[in-house]
Parts: sequence; structure tokens; C-alpha cells
Amino acid sequence: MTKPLFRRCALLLLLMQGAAVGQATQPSKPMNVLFLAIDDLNTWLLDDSNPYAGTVIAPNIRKLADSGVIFNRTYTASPACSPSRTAFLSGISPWKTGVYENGMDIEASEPLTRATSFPDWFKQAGYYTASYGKIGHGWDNRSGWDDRIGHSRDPVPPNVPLTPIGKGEQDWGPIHLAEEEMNDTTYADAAIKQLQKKHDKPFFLACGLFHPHMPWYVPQKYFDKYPLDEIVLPELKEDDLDDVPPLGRALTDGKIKFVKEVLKHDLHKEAVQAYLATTTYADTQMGRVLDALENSPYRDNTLVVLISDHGFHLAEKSHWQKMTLWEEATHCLMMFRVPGMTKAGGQSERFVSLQDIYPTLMELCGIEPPDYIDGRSLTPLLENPNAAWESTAISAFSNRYVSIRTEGYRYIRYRDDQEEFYHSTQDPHEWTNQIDNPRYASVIDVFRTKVPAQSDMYPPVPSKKKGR
Ligand SMILES: [Ca+2]
Repeated sequence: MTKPLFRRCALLLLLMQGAAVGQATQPSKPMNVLFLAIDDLNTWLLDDSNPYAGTVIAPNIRKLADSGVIFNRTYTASPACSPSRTAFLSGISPWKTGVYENGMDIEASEPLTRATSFPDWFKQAGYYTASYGKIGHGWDNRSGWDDRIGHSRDPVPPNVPLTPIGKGEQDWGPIHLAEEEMNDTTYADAAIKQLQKKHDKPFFLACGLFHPHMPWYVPQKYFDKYPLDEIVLPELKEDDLDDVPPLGRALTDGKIKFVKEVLKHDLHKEAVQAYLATTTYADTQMGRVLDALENSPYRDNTLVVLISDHGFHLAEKSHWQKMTLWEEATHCLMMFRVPGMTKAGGQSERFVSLQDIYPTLMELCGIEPPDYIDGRSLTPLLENPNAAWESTAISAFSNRYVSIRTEGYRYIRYRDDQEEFYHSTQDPHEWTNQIDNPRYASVIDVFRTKVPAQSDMYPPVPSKKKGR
């Protein structure tokens, strides 16, 4: 970013801070930011029409949601860690950067060489910035952090796999480490330390947990919270993929064998138990950080945002993990608590995107966002979760595949001749592809004009490694 623009923003920040004095709706001190990210956490803990509503043990995330506004309909710009995080941190959607998958050569994306991430803006605006654990994945900012601990995985338990089918990271079971030795615990520790420190500048503090990403190795006590005979399994439809076009089926290629192994060995309940156990471990760590904020002098002038980077399949649509354009992989979590703005217990059913984080944080902290970013500031919905809003969310993946979700429908385009269309309210599992149903022909035509044309989408940058 050019210097003059930065100066302009810094000046604006000063003016806004000055202007805020004496106004009831604006804090008189600059707002600190606590940015919390959880990897691979799906939406089972939402009070939604899913069989898990109320059964996921995540009291800390729920408590945060209850104290602010939760967006029950948040979608990722891309259903994998690296493209999702690169997109929301840079503010630029995957179809404008070419970063559609993990393992891509992000440096080869010309638009990203000119991009400034939102953590960068905080640093340039005079904030103290710190990042612990998994925030970016291959790209986060260019000016660096004042303090940072990068993400690394816990050592694997001896004698893996712990399951009869575990291969690579697709394994689970009790970890051999004490909870305080686990990496995510230490990221929470580092964030807590910052919240206990005296800061003479406003801070932007990011804490990102790797769990419930696989493998699911957590202390036994978390498994014990979920008795196997109480586990509810996701509903599956055996011939579900028969009406999915070849490019959509191909996205499940690497995982369908694993799903068959899980089902053949009758391990589905154990797998769901392990995912839930790992979710509760992550919730516990986030709870420690949130408690530290509550007990700090920063409680009333720190805005909190908590997100997951995308969703997660556990055998639905014969798939495992992420990297599809269906509901399980694209639907994710987002909640905000903004002192002086959000009211406790706010729930928004408006369809929003993780791309909206960037412009929202800029507006809330009085920093002028660059003009090239995508997304919409969520402040109208933070003030009134039911405010008028165009409910649309777009996700992209692989070779310019794109999906659009509205309140009623999902449309996916792999190629012009390979598409899917679901009536989401009547068919929440997306079991019946209605693309050829003449009843929906005119609706589908509208969706075709709403997604970016393939020729307008930035081509995928080269992959750093073979395969996906
Ligand atoms: Ca189907």
C-alpha cells in the first residue's frame, strides 16, 4: 500500500478517535481486537435444524455467542484452510487471486503481491499486533507481527495408528501429552499473557487453534464426555452421488475410500465422538482466553470475533473433511461481540461471508479499508441482526468451480455443462440435484448470471506440490 493512503488512514483514525469523545455510541478509547480462529470446526453447535443442536459441548463458544451476535448463516470463500484464510485476511476473493486450494504457490498470485492484510492495517495504524497459532496458512501479512508464535502440530502418540484404519492424519484417540503440553494450549497461554499485560497502545491479538483439524488426538477426558451410545450419526443417503456431475464426484475421490472404511469397520460413531471430543478441547482453550479477557481491564474496550475457516464432512455425501462446495464444507461459524454496539443474545439469519470480516473490522476500528477488497461491513447487522440485507454467499474451489448460496437455494457450477442445484429449504442435506428440473429453470438462469463467469475468474496459480 502506498504511503499517502496510509497517512490518510492514520489521520482518519486520529480524527475518528477525537470525534468519538463524548459520543455514547463510540468508545472514547480506540477499540482493541481479539481475533479467534478455529480450524475445521463445522456448524453442529449452532441452534439449527441439525441433530447435534444442543449436544456439542462448547459452553465457552456458546457463552461468547450469547454475549454478542452470532451469524447462523456464514459461508467461507473457499472450503480449505489456505484459500479461505488467504481470502479473508487479504480481503480478496479466490476468483480474483487464483488461490483456490491448499499447497498453491501464493507468491505467484500477482493481485496478492499488492494486497495489504487487515492485521497489516492494524499495525500501520499504531496497534500492537500479536499472533499465536494458526491464523494464516501460507499468507498473512507483509509487515510482520510485534509478537508471533507460528503453528506446529503436536507430536503424534507412539504406536500410531490408534484406530484400525488410521492413515496419515486420519486417525484419532487419546493423546500421550498432558493438556498443558499441547500446542493449542500454549497458544492460548500466550494470548492470556498478552491480556494480562499492561498495553500502552491498542492491540490486535490473534489466537488460532488447530483442533478440531485431524488427527483427533486429545486427552481421554474429552472422549469420556461423549458416551458412544449417545452419539447421533449424520444422516447419509447411499446413492447420494448418483446425480452429482463427474467433476463434483471427483472432489470426493480422495476420501470416499476412507468413508467406506469407516462404515465397514463400524467406526462412524467413534469418529464422530473423536471430532466432538476435539471440538470440546478447542472450546476449553478458547474459554481460557475469553475468561482472561473478562478478568482484564480490556473487557469493555475490546471487540471479539470468533470464526471457523470452513466446515467439515463426517461421511455426509460420501465425503470426509472439507474441499467440496456443498453445505457441510462451506457453512462455517462467525460471531462478534462489539462493546457499545452489539446486544447480548443477537442472532442473525442473514447470509454472510468470512470476506465480511475485513471491512467490518476496518469500520469498527475507524481505519479506511482499501478500495479493492470484497465483502461488506456487517455493522448494520451487528446493530440490528434482522436488518435488511442481500442474503448471498459465494464460495470457490479447485479449477474455478464456484457455488452460490441464498436463503432458498444452492447453485454450483463446475463447468458450464456440469452444475448442481438444490432447494435448500426443502432439501437441507442437498440430496437431490434439481439442475434438470424444469420447475426451477428460470430460477437457475438467474443463478447462472449471479456467479462470476469462468472466463472472468483468475486462473489457478501453480501448485507447489502434486495433487491436492
Ligand atoms: Ca444426490
